[in-house]
Amino acid sequence: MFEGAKGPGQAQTFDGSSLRVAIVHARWNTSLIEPLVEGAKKTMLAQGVKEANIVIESVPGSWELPIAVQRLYTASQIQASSSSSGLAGDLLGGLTLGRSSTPTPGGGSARSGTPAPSASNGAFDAIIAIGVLIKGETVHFEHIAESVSRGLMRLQLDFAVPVIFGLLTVLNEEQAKKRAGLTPDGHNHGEDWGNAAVEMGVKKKQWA
Ligand code: DLZ
Repeated sequence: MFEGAKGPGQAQTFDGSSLRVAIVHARWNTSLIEPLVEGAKKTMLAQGVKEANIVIESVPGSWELPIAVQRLYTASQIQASSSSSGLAGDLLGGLTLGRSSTPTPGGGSARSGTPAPSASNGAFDAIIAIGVLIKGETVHFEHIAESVSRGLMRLQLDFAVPVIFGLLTVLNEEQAKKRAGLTPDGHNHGEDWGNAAVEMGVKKKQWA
């Protein structure tokens, strides 16, 4: 039976146990962002990514996603090389990349402040950038969507690290709810982004 052309096809699983992944999310439209972040996290954990190796950071809005991806990835590279050379400490003013953060009920995310057990210090194997742009809410929707998309693609190619495109660009809030899995007929796209991060993180290592 034909089940529709949309979606990433047959589910595939990969061993994510050696991966280190960052999620960077906008706080704009927080009630939609939260389930997307949780969905991404859930599918990564299901494929063996250690919670301690999932770093979550937030930025005000989608516009800020590319710079956050750039800084986080660069910081993780510096941290990886400093830990292999025996240098200790945070290199980028308070950016404690070996620690995980948890989304707070009211929105955004808060650092746990506790060193995550068995967190690795390698550079990120994949970064998921999550934002929700609703056309009806911003007159510069197309401008932000286009610029952020181009910025994320550029970073992915320049850094040779998978940057998973978790930017929902929708016409209205109802469409966004559906894609965040908040309607009965909806599907949480964050789950697909988590799967994509694991697959691409594993393949990036294979293709190195
Ligand atoms: C300003 C703005 C507007 C109107 N709408 C959204 C939106 O729907 N989704 C989103 O992620 N961010 C929005 N922003 C905020 C911008 O992305 C950005 O954070 C601010 O313009 C500050 O640079």
